Amino acid sequence: MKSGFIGIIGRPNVGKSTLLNQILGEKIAITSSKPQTTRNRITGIYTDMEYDNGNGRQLIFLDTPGIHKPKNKLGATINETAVNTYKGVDLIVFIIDGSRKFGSGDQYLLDMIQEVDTPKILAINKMDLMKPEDYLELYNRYSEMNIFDDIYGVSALNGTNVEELIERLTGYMEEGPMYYPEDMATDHPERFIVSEIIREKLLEYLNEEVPHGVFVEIESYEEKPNITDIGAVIYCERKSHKSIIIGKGGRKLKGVGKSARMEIEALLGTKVFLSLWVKVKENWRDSDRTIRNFGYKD
Ligand code: GDP
Ligand code: K
Ligand code: MG
Repeated sequence: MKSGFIGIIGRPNVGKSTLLNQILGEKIAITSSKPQTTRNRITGIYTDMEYDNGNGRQLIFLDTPGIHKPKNKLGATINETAVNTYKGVDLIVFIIDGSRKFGSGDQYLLDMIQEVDTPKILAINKMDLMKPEDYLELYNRYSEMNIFDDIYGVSALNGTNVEELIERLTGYMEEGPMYYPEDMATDHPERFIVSEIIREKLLEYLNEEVPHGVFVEIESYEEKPNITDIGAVIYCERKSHKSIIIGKGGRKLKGVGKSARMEIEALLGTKVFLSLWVKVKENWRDSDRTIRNFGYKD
């Protein structure tokens, strides 16, 4: 079969997670309109056994966190993870948000990937928000750089050209083993996805300054005959954050819990009993040891 590893790379909020979800047709990477939603590498596995008269293809995607100027140790660790990811893959898909103006942040990333030998495809995303002449201008600008082996316009949100993109990606894969079983869509355990769903809901419900200082840890996970019993702790950096997360009369936390529970039920296909606790852990983002304990280091 054709198989290989593909790194999805781009600045925060360009649509990396959305594209991965669209390709896999399943919700694996969480998405939100706030940057830096994705902290860990998330592997998405696309397997198509019908391809090429049954020879099949398997594309394994690594969704890297958005690279940005680090403000603290967590930020630096996120950048390191992203850089290491694109050195070790067979193909890089570099995604940009076509509806935004080219800026110094784009140049910073281009300079970084230019030094890597791996073949690179540029996906100009959010085509649905672009005028044709703006697309053409952007296409020409990136062609002239001579960095990319291929340039392709997509809309990750509504799926435009995503099938065609998968075809092109396959063209870069070589004969290789089937790395993962056919029915596996991610190598992350379900409890990790569950913690990501809870974190996504927190990002949705909370004020700007709190979410990035929030970490979710699954403390208990028990599959009973008719229900999955899950206990999770939300760690935040300050006492004041804790009261914001809980909200007046516990309303915020209830809202987070309810919408998270519904989505987890859809994911697991069982009823879910979800308990959430909020704890304060000061300055966890600046402590090396805490970052490791929370699993952000490789
Ligand atoms: P990431 O940080 O690169 O992983 O970006 P996300 O996948 O989380 O997407 C960031 C935001 O852009 C979300 O609000 C998405 O719904 C939105 N988005 C992603 N792709 C598209 C697209 O093709 N068109 C439009 N209009 N919005 C998109
Ligand atoms: K995001
Ligand atoms: Mg993301």
